[in-house]
Amino acid sequence: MDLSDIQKTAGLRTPIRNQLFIDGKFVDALSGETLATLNPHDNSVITHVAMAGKADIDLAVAAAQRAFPKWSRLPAAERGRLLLKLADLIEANAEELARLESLDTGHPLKDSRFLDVPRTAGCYRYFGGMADKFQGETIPVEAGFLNYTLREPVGVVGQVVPWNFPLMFTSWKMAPALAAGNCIVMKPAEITPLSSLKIAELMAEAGIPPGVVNLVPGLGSVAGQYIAEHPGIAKVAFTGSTATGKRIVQASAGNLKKVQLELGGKGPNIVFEDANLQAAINGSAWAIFHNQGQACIAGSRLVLHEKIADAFLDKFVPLAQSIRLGNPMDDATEMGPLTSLQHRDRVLSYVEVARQQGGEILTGGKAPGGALSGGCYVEPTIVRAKSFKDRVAQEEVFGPFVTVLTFKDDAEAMQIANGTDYGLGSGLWTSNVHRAHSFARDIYAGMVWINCYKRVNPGSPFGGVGQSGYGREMGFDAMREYTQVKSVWVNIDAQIPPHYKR
Ligand code: TAP
Repeated sequence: MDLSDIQKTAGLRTPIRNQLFIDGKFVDALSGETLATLNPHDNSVITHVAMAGKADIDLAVAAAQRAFPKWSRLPAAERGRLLLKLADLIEANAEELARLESLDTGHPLKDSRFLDVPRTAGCYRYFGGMADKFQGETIPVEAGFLNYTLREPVGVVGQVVPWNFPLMFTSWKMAPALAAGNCIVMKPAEITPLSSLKIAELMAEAGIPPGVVNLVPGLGSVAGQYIAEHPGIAKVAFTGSTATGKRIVQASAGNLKKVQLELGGKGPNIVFEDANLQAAINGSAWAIFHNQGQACIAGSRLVLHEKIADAFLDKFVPLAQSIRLGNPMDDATEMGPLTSLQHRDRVLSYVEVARQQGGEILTGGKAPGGALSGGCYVEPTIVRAKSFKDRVAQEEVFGPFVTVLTFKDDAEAMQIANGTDYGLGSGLWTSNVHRAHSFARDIYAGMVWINCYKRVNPGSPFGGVGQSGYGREMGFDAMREYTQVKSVWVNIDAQIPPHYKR
């Protein structure tokens, strides 16, 4: 099939963008090289996307540097207005974006329509509104002096994002950076560049000036690494694996970039004996199976009180088995394929890891056959581990794969919850107010959900501790991350300094 046929089959009205976006124009890579983007449903080629090399990134950084003086001095309300316009355009193109995202990533269309697209528009809108509400302070200093702070943009910001929520991550990363007056060079994941290129097109339509945002799809080891190293980039914001995050920190040392890292997780999702069991069962399925488990905040460790473990699993296992796997473009599909074959194989390799350490596969553990055998599918998988120290209870699998552990009292639940190097999302289900708040206090994590899981909102800080990274996305915290403070002193009484009087 050629590109226009693929476009029609996927129900897309507009052409699929497959070039770099630099200085307000879609262009080929200087080398002419491209990368194939595959449909994870059947591994067919959707299109070949231009692959940025170092020379392209130099052009993108130069364009961003040229755009910065004007963009950063634009009235904040005007930057906000452009982001609000972008949010409106995203809504006007909602079906198009949802279809493109599902085609490229494997997200069920239902999720792309009701989660990814509205959340993306909502995030641009939130930071559009924020642009002129984020301000400095006046500090009460000695008599005769005025001291105030300016929150200034950092400059050209490099952003490197993964493949699990490519559309949404454009907004998490770009909206606060733009609201604060920065210019951007963003590298989407090599396997999922399509929705971010569509966002670049909508940004141009909204009137965001050339050079303010540059999109450079390419290889992490080349384009991503070079963004982290580039002396013209003042900050790098990264979402992805902890291993790559560490490489980015090292690469950024050359010009002492500001670094923000949103890395992996192994979210504990604890169900106490006093929980509303049905709510916990449904919430725990959402916690792990949404987006095929490809979420850093997934509740991938299901930690059950031993008194309710059997009753819980008696309902949880059939619920997992009933999830409708299928082509993401079908309205009825509840779980699509993983985003690449390589990742599917990595997820399935953990089934063997579990077995080797005495784990019991309660359901799943394999790729489905039949019509789905040519895609990147994995059945919802539930594994009961022997110990919280087992590899499947420690390492991020990043798939529809949940590890069940049991505990006998609160102390053991806390030991398990805090028993990994990660500290990102966490959840607990209980009707005991004291227990809820004492766990919220003592869990080593950036986010805690009580009687719910995986809630996100553009106003609520998102990020982790430990091996899950540092810095926060969303809310006022994100604006702090994308600005630096300047302290200004004014001698308001025109005092002559008393020193060196002659
Ligand atoms: P990563 O390697 O971390 O990829 C994330 C992004 O970083 C991609 O854009 C990638 O480019 C880029 N990248 C790779 N090497 C780089 C380097 N040396 N310098 C700068 N950027 C670089 O993740 P992955 O390999 O796709 O997935 C591996 C595992 O990471 C997953 O199984 C999962 O456990 C975890 N992961 C976590 C998250 C979140 S949200 N925390 C997201 C994705 C994956 P390419 O696209 O070219 O690789």
